[in-house]
Amino acid sequence: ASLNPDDVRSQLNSGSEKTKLQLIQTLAEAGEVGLPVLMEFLLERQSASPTPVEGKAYQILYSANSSEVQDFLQAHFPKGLLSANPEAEADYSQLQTLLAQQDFQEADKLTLQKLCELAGQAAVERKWVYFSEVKRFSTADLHTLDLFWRIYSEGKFGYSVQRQLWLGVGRNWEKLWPKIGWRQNGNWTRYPQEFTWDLTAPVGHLPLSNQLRGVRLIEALFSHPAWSEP
Ligand code: UYC
Repeated sequence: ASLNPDDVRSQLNSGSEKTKLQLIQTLAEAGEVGLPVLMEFLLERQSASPTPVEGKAYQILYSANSSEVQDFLQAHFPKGLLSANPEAEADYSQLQTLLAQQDFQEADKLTLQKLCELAGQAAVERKWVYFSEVKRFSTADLHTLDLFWRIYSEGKFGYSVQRQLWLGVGRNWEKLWPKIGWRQNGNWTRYPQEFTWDLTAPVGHLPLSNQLRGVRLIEALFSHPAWSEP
């Protein structure tokens, strides 16, 4: 793989999403020399809606041990790469920080907490959401949660990703669980230690929905009108 800056620039502008993600990974592995290319790339894309390619570039810069890079991020992306939908009720800034750090385990916990906040005070106190509360969730909040997860996971994680897989298996839960790594060899994957908290996980692995009380909550999430709205 060539790291000729002109080649890299042209591939970052014309390649498929997969090619771009691989190239960003190569730049990450190149260390210091890759950082200016990533900064330039993010600046050029600043006005367009971010994709997982920009998400990955942002994550690499976010974790770079360089004051120049940190100053750059502070100057151009003081609130992170993504903006929440302005109509969203909950605050997603901490979620964005955790996802930018690829701390998927803490991000997953916070996501469940956000669902409780959206469901109301009773859910916050009980620490879980009752399925009938899902209809109160706004499309703006679900879209924001889903966007944040997708953009910071190379497009692998998020409710809309899980929902597509569920539709793909004819809404059959027993077929979905092994596909997303929630059941293995006929056993439930144990929380938290048996789940995979990084991008080696299967597509749709995160965020988690506890099945202890049955499928009605996840079914309500997947049936929310948000997923058929733009
Ligand atoms: N857990 O097994 N889970 C918990 C999952 C089940 C159980 C939390 C996911 C099966 C208990 C999360 C799977 C089961 C607790 C998840 C899974 C079970 C708990 C923390 C694969 C036993 C302690 C947030 C489907 C056979 C809490 C929360 C309690 C917690 C996620 C047991 C995110 C995806 C059927 C005993 N599990 N969960 O919801 O409520 O508490 O007692 O799904």
